[in-house]
Amino acid sequence: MSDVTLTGYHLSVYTWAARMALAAKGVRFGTREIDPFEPENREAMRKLHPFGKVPVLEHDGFRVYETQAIMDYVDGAFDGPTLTPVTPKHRARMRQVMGIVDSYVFQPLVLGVFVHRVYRPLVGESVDEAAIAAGLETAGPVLDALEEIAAEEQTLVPGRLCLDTCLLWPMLGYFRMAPEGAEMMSARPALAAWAAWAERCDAARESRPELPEGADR
Ligand SMILES: N[C@@H](CCC(=O)N[C@@H](CS)C(=O)NCC(=O)O)C(=O)O
Repeated sequence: MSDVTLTGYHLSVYTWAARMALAAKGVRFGTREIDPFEPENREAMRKLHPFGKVPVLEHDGFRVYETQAIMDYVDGAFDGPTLTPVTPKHRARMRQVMGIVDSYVFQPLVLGVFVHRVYRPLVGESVDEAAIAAGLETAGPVLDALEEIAAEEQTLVPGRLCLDTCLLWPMLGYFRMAPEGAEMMSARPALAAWAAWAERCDAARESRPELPEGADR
């Protein structure tokens, strides 16, 4: 039996990011599915994570939360291809991308645009057009920043899998399911080339969640 357990929610982008890093390293792991948004799960979640979020990784009695920390641990603790660049410039750009993801991508592009334009209609829930509009307005400058980084070719380079791709792809993969998101990403060629590769890489395909029926992917 695996001594690595990932507690998460299959549709969560952060859980997908952790799964993608585990897949990239070839780590066999068990999963414990929990929906952190369900009020009845709150108490159980807080026993594992003081802020009640997913994912949480456990390995040999060591528990770690916060996805960037989980990814660092996975990359360092297990054999397999290294996902952390060696050169200072590449490593700095990778960390820059991961900071951008946490600070500027998750809220507007995932919780704003994806959730309201793609997910909530699929499950028959109400849509907040204002949240979509606000997310799209914020998305432009965020994608411009990522395009500049991809065009520089230190990181987000097709064919070179690092931790930043594991964190960013799940979020931009979801964002791109919104028609407006797809259009905005295709207008940024370096980012679009990275996304076309990221989507097809083994780690992304192995870790990809099953969305409710009808999702256009
Ligand atoms: N900073 C956390 C963010 C994790 C996060 O926001 N996870 C979401 C799911 S994608 C969650 O658990 N949300 C539950 C909630 O906000 O109540 C990390 O990097 O792991």
